[in-house]
Amino acid sequence: MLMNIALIALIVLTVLTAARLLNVIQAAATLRGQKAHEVSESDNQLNAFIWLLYLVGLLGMFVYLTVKYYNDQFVPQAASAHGEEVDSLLNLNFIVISIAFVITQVLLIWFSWKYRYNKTRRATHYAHNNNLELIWTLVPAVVMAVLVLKGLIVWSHITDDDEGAINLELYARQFDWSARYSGADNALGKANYTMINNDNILGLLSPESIMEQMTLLRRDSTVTDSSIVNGFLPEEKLGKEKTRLRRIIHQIRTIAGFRYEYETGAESFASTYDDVIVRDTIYLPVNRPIKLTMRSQDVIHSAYMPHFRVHMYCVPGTETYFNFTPIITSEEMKEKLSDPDFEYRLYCNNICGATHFNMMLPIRVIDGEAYDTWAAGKKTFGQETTERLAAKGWITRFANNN
Ligand SMILES: [Cu+2]
Repeated sequence: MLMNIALIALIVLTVLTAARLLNVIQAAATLRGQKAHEVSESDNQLNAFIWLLYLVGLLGMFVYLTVKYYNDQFVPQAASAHGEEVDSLLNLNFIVISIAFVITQVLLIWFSWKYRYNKTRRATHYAHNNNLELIWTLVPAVVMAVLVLKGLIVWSHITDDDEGAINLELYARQFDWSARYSGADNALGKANYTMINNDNILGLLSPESIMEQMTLLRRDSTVTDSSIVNGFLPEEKLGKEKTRLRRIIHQIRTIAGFRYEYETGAESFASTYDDVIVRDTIYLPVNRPIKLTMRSQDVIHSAYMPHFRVHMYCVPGTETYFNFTPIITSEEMKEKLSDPDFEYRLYCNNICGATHFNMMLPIRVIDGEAYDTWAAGKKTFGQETTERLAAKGWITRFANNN
């Protein structure tokens, strides 16, 4: 608070001082017999010269910064099959932008220096030149078309499904990631937001999870209903509880629909059973194509794996996709970088709330056999749910329901 007041006082004083200083300079000029705001010949020459100096400084800085930062630090080594394509696209863009930047800046500054004010020089009236118009329309148009076409080709590689790709889901929420492996059937089971609870954060649909969520919601609705009827709640609280009850009833109706589909055999929800959810480290097999499907629970997040050149929004209410193939294992990368602590990482690259910075998962790329062994050792969603329901003593009730 005190710092803020001091800062505001400093700004006010600086402005006042600058205004006084300007008055003094003008008064001095008036004393010398100069009109206020008049620019003398030497002022003009000096400014033109400084402008040229600025061009030299600008280009020097541009070269220096490009050499210093356009390297492995700026773009880490690509570790995926399409990574080199993306990099060549990025490099091409930088080359085109750099050429355009240098040409326009040199022309801009050189011209304003060359044609600086001169009492004896007359301006030429030069209204129109068709050839010039044609050149500066066609050249950028062709360059843009080439860039867009090359980009489209790379984009189609990223979004086209690879034959036999491993289906993997990334699920984002404030503030962590879950990865869901599709298991032996390579199919991701269905999910619905009404199914989300503390033990089923991805809202996966399976006969067991439907039964569990139904039981939880029925209990919740009974408690909420009795607090509305018998709770002697103040008006405001009562309104909130009623809204809550309406929401729960909507959820129960939706889930009853899923249960009906299951009971009539319209939907088996079988592919969910062998899905595996991982929340600490993502393991990927080297040289096998992977199809990422991305979802978000709450706000827009962004899945970012810089080494694999993977970057895609995770949008609530819809699914997004990205295909890639890791080509360098974590161990190989550690050797290449001579960094024993190196780790591939998945980041959230869209500021999504208070602990956005914490949304990160390590990724380990291992060879195919090691991956198969790892995957075989994981507990599936079906096993986890069944065990949990058994521990609660609910599983027998479900069996009786059928
Ligand atoms: Cu996020």
